[in-house]
Amino acid sequence: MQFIDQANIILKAGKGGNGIVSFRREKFVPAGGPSGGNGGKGGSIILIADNNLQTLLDFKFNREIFAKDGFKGGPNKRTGASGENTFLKVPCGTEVRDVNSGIILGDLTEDKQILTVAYGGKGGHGNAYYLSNQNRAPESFTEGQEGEIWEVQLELKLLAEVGIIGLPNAGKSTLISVLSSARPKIANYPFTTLIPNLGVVRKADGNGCLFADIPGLISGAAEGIGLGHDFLRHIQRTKILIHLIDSIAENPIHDYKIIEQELKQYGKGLLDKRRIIVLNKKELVDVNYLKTITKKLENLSKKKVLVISSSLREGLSSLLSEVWDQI
Ligand SMILES: Nc1nc2c(ncn2[C@@H]2O[C@H](COP(=O)(O)OP(=O)(O)OP(=O)(O)O)[C@@H](O)[C@H]2O)c(=O)[nH]1
Ligand SMILES: [Mg+2]
Repeated sequence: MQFIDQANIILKAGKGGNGIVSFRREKFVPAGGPSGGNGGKGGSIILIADNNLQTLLDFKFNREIFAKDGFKGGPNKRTGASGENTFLKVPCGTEVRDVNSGIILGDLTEDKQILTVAYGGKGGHGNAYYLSNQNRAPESFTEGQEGEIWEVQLELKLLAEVGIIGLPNAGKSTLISVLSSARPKIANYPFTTLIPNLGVVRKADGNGCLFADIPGLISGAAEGIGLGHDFLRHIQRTKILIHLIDSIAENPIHDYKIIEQELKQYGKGLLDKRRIIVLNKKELVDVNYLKTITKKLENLSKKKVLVISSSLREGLSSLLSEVWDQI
């Protein structure tokens, strides 16, 4: 399942420091030579890929990014200090495009990969630089160059490995909210979720896996009824699906069949996708009833059916080990 996250930002690198004009004045040296140092380089803006970031959200509120200017040269041919570079963390998978030309400047795919986009200006020359046989006491210097300015578009393509599907109100958003740091809207009515919510679920080894909470599917979704159709298309790209069923639904078995039917109807291999069947809200129904519907669902799906409570966070570790096994 692929999502696109975009942000346009303006990167302004630092100006180089000016060169200066100065002459040596030392006790026993009557006519000191030129000693004005060069200016320091302006800071550059460097993008760095970071595995811990998942979205470009930070850039939606912080559109102009600067790096520090270089400092002017000093006496005794001292070069001014360079302006500090600015490092901008972006999620892995971020593509960087020049807005004006449309050219792709780089693709940051690996953790810690870097891309220098806006180079800082060079420092100007101090008068010591202009010393020659013809001119023993030059008074020329140059100003530092301006830093580069780039307007770039960042684009992140996210691929969810696990999709959570089910009828409206089954508790899909609740589940992603307890498994990840995603905080989607949760409410006791259908069609709360209008676009997929993404959440990164951490494995024991610390690596993240992207889950997507898909808006509720209903009967007819494959033909375009409800919100689900667009999302069925995306589900094709997930590795596995968690099919969540509401235990307190009037007829959980029927609910299961509706979703299976939609997957079948849509075709394109959706029915072949691995699915983990999960009964949610287990604490709201009688234990014996739960056993009966679990059994029925197992017979029907020919798969093991898991029973959880997202609200009480019960059964989640078994669910996750099943997910990791299947991936
Ligand atoms: N008691 C109980 N309530 C739950 C559980 N999981 C979800 N709920 C409740 O069920 C209602 C629906 O939850 P959501 O997570 O919004 O359901 P959804 O599947 O995302 O719904 P849509 O976005 O409309 O498709 C909310 O009132 C939740 O608090 C659970 O395990 N136990
Ligand atoms: Mg929801």
